[in-house]
Amino acid sequence: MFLRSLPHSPYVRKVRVAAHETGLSLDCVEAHVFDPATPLLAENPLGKVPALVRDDGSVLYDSTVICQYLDTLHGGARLFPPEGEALWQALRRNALGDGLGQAATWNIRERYRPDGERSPRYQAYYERTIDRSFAALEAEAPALAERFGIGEISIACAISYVDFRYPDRGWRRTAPRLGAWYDGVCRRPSMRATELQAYKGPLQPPA
Ligand SMILES: N[C@@H](CCC(=O)N[C@@H](CS)C(=O)NCC(=O)O)C(=O)O
Repeated sequence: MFLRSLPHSPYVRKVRVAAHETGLSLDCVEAHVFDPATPLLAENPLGKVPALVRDDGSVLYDSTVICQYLDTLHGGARLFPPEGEALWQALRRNALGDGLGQAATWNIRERYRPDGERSPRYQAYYERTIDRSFAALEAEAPALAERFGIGEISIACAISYVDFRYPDRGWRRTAPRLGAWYDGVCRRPSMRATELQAYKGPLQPPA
């Protein structure tokens, strides 16, 4: 089993952190998502990473689906609560983290568009989504410390992507409690072992 990956993807990091937290080892193979010849396209029609290629050749994609699958492979504390309100809150936090990551990645995508194709209107729109997400996370920061499950992992990885791409954003000024929580989770071995790295491949599709 191995993970089609990109070194700067918050969603790949989410799966890697989940694997680390649950004691599973996971090999990563870099996928060049914008290469029309990448085997990823036959494995995931969406052409996105992460995609988990299992030993029988079958593929699971979308970080949340992969994390749910990984959660069936170990005997330790579950990343996904089994049921009830705890499950809904974990899935909501997971959605908030994933959505923050999406607004940030789509905003960055605008940055890499050729001159004349960039949309300041959409960049401003994504910026507002990012701002609202940080405000919501600051409001619930005290509760984030209760566990480090799928929701908190998704949030931590999305914040790491914002820091990676926008090091001068200064979100800690308006979200100090979130900053304290995030600094704490960054000391976990799973977060230390999975730092985002720059990607050397193409950052946009071929013309
Ligand atoms: N909802 C997906 C999002 C995955 C995603 O957007 N991955 C990005 C990398 S951060 C990607 O592969 N983009 C390539 C593309 O959109 O074609 C998940 O949670 O796995």
